Amino acid sequence: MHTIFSEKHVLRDPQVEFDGGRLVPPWDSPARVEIVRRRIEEVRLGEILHPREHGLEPLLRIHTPDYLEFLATAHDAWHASGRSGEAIADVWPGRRMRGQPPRAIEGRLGYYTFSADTGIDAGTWDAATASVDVALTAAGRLLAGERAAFALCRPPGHHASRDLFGGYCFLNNAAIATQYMIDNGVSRAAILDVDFHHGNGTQDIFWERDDVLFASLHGDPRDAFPWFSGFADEIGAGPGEGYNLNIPLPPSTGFDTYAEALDHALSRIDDFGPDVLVVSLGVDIWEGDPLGFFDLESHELTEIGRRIARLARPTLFVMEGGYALETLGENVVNVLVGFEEGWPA
Ligand code: SP5
Ligand code: ZN
Repeated sequence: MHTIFSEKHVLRDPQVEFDGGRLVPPWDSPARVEIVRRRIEEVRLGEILHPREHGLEPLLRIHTPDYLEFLATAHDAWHASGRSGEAIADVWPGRRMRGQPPRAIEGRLGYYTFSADTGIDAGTWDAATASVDVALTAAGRLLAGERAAFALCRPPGHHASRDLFGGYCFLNNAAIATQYMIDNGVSRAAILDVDFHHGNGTQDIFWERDDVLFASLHGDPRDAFPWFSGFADEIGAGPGEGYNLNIPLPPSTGFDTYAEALDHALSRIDDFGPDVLVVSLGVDIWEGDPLGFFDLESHELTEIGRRIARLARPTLFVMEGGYALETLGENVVNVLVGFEEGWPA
């Protein structure tokens, strides 16, 4: 399987993350993708290719023009207003308030985000658009007939909605790539989100769609970020009713429970009969991840890859989270190698 990768991810390099009332070193660091890239080379998974630029049009199929304009200019506006460092929101339109974009950057930041874990630095926009190009280029390989491709995206995307950033995500790489494939001849797509955190952005984007099935396994939102999304009774609405599947799982979930949930999601996807499968691949499901609470071992991630392969659908893997640097490369590549092994002969 080929990997698509862009050096431009390093342009996003925030120095702080707001967590637990303090500023701490960010969990989403440039080191993450370098570690995965090195492991891909080590096991000779396949060629590593650069992305092709796709411009703004595919982004506008998912995100609103005002949101993109905001993201592209937020860091400059933050500095023009006399502030320094990274732009981090400290106020939001909470319940029973008016939700509309204010004029000043301080208010605009709060309007367009849902979490203070994600600051905007000088290179965020360029890194985020390059990350989308990585996903789109990988999607192009599926359209050209390849059975799988790996988009080594950073920043990740699954928490980003139409006009909302957060959870280290700005542009929803998986959603943009999915829509791009639909705009280029694919009729039905399924998205399987195995990141530890619920993909609230992807769910929201396809909430009313019956041509995109979204299925997610994640930490129960009563106990895990993003806290307000990912419950089992969120099933989609309108024509999309029944095309959203959430499987929240409790702390210390081990492989038996996880595999049963995964098989359930895979059988729903199989019934749906998609032309392509997009996997939002976060390995923060590994037992030692600082941001997750599952008990999955590295070799069990290989088995996850094998089971996904049994669907035998053209599959686009899109990198999301995973923060345990010591095993990140191994864990990501285990899923991909498992997929190659599990593909029906
Ligand atoms: C893409 C992705 O995986 N995003 C996850 C964003 C989670 N950000 C909030 C992290 C808060 C962690 N606070 C507790 C740390 C305990 N060690
Ligand atoms: Zn995650």
